[in-house]
Amino acid sequence: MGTNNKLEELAISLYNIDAVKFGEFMTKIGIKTPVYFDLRVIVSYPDVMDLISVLLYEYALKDKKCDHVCGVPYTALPIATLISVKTKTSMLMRRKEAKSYGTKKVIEGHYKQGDSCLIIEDVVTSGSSVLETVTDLRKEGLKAEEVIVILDREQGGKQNLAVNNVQMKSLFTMTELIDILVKNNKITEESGKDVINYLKNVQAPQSAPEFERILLPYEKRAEFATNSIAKQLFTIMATKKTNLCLSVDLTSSTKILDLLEKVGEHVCLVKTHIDIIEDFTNDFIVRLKQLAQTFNFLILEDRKYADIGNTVSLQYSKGLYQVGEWADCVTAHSLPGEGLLKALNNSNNGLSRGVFLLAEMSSEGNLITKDYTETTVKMAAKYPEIITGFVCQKKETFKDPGLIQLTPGVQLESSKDELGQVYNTPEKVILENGADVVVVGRGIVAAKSPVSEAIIYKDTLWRCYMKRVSGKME
Ligand code: S5P
Repeated sequence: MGTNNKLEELAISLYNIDAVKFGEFMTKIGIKTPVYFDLRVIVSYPDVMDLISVLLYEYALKDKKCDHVCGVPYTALPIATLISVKTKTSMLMRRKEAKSYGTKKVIEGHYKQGDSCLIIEDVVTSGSSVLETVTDLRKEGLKAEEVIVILDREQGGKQNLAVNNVQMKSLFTMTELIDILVKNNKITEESGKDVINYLKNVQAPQSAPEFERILLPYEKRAEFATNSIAKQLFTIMATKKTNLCLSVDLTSSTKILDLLEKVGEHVCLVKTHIDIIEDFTNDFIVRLKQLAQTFNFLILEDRKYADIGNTVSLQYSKGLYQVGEWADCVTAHSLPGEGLLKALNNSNNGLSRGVFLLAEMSSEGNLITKDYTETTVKMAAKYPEIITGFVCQKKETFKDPGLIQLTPGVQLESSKDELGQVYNTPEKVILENGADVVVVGRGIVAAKSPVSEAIIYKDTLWRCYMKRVSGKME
């Protein structure tokens, strides 16, 4: 029997054993649906189990090698078992409940870091269940980049998975399954069309596990970036192997330039407060740009714009500093609303420019609330071409892997200054709090030997990042 005939046979069997039902139902994530799949019943039908495993093998495993297979608990577990036995491929088992016990292993079986694992699932709606399994496998250092499913409900799951670097193949899409059932007079053409239309109109919300973004390496993140400065910064970090942003909070232009001569090779980004420099001239800008070119770093002017669009536009492009002419990116508050982002977007003179929006602050007692942070992130999503990322403190703040988390308030020891600045350690901000680029100011510029201190920061921060993307977080 050819593959197409087998698919047709499977579709009809699923219908006959009530694994697919038509009516009105509710899915796990609360979406109302006129069609429901309950593939748990297939365990009572060995012929159906056999057919499914043969088809999955032909679709996903015949021409491909993977070190392990892993079924998403629970429905796909017996299917994964059959495939494992048939193809003599090792199986891994993910515990669903281990998290609440704390110490128990989440992934059972024998494996090595870097091993590839094919994931098997019955039905995908939003992709969230698959992503939970992907995340647990990646935390163990396994490569989890492919999933094979019986049915793709075509409600956004495939896209959600792709954003998280997981390619999905399916035996049937919803449209294909309905076509077969209509052709075989199991359901009418009319009700088939109704189901398709309904499902297409009810797309699952974008969902990704909170730590997905931070497990991806910078070179991969560059592919997701929509802002050209974010793309450049990810690429610089990956090639120079540094995620250190030096905040050159010094008031003498010579001191700044002297320091950058020596540490330029160790940083990906230099952050300025141009209005604190006492001997500012245009020459300073010329030299700064030359150093940026020589050492391949970007320049962030930490101006923290916070006015109406028109004023911000003037502050950005006019006056003594003409920031828009030389700074690759700037910081801005979301407080005044979207007008500010529109102003910055329209004032770039055709140059590649970016904005880091302040979603949280490092200082004690700041007035930013959870609501403010969430609204800031939503506002930024409307300006993908200009937003480079967020100045923020927590990994939960945003999910988009194409944006950069810039985190200030970092020193080698956790501490505070006398004006409310709170310092966390590199380990904490990168491994726990999700920082992508780490801002260090006085930790380096006020050190006895700023150059050797910069190297210590660079090495420590990079080590933490490598640990994070290797998946070994504990
Ligand atoms: O929340 C913030 C946002 C910023 S941009 N907290 C901050 O400290 N910053 C800036 O980061 C601050 O203006 C300063 O330039 C730098 C931190 O400097 P440090 O000397 O405390 O490391």
